[in-house]
Amino acid sequence: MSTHKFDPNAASLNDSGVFGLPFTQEQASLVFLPIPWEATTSYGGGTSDGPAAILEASRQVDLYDLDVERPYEAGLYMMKESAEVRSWNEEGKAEAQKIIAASGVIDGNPALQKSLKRVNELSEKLNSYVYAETKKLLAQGKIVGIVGGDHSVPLGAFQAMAEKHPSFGVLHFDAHSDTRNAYEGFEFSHASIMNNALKLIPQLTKLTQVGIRDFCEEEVNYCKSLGERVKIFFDAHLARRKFEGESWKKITTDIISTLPKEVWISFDIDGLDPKFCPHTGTPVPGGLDFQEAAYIFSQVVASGRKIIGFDLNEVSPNLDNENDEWDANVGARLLYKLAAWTLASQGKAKLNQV
Ligand SMILES: [Mn+2]
Repeated sequence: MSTHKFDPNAASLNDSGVFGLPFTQEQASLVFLPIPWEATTSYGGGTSDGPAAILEASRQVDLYDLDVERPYEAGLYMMKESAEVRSWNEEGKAEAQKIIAASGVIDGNPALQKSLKRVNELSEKLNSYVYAETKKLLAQGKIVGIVGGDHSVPLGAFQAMAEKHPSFGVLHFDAHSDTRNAYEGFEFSHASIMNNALKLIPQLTKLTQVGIRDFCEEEVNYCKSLGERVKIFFDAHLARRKFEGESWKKITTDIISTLPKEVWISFDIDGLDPKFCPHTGTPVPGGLDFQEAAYIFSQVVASGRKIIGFDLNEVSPNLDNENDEWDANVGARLLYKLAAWTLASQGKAKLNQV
C-alpha cells in the first residue's frame, strides 16, 4: 500500500496498481490474472502484450461509474505476469509458426509433428497454470478476472470454476464461434476454446454466444448437435432485429433468458465493432457497440443472475506505434465494466438507484 492518501478523483501515479489503485492482492476482492500467451495465434500477433498494455491504459480510466458508483472500493488488483508463462509463450509461438506456415499440413514431416506435440504440451502447461492460479485465488475468497492473451487462456479458469459451481453458463462475446475441433492441429487453439470447454466441462451447462459473424459450417453443426446446451445469437440476426425496430432491451432480455443463475462472461474483444479493436488478430466487420455490451452486463445483474467471474482476451496493442493506446484504452474500460458488474452481482458494490 502506498503511503500517500489515495484520492479517487486525482490523476493516478505511474507506479500505481491497476486503474491507479493502491490495493495489495490481500486487500482486493477482485484479482486480475494476466496471461501473456498467444502461442496458437494464426496471424496478427500481439495479444501476449495485451495485459501489460491494459494495465498501463487502466491508469487513465476514471473510477466513478454512473451505474456501479464506486466499484473500486471493493479493491481491484492485477497480479504480476508469470515469467514462466512468457517463456512458454515464446517457445510455443516459435514452434507453432512453423506449423502455421505449412497450413497445418504435417503428415510425413517428423520435424513438424514434433513441433505440434511441443505446442500441445506447452498449452497443457498453460492450462494447468491458469487452473492452479484460479483455484488458489478462489480458495482465498477472491473473484477472478482473467486477462489474455489469446482466447485459449481461460480454459483452466473454467475448470477451476466447475469444481465450485456444479452448473454454470458462459456468456460468450466474440466475432468467432471458437468451437473448432483442434484448429490447425493445435488441441488448445484460441479457435477451439469453447469446443474444449464443452467437451471437458460437463458443469458448463449452457453456452450463449453473442455477436458471432465468422464461423464454418462444421462449427454451426457441432453447436446444433448439442441442442439446448448452446445458443448462438449471430451478429447478422441481432442487426436485422434492430433494423426492423426491436429494442436492444428486448434483444438483451432474450439473450439473458437463455442463461442459468450463475454466469461466467468470456469476452473476446473482437466481439465489438473493429473500430474498438483495430489491432486485434482477426477483426471482422459488424459487431457490438461498447454501450450495447455494457448494457448486457447490466441486465445480467438486473435479472438477478450472478456473474461468477470473467475473462477478457485478444486485446492487442498497436505494435508499430507505441503511442497508439486505443486498443488497450478500450480494453481497460471494458475490463472496468466487467469488474464493476461482477462486484455488483455479488453484492460487493452498490448500484446507483437513480
Ligand atoms: Mn475468441
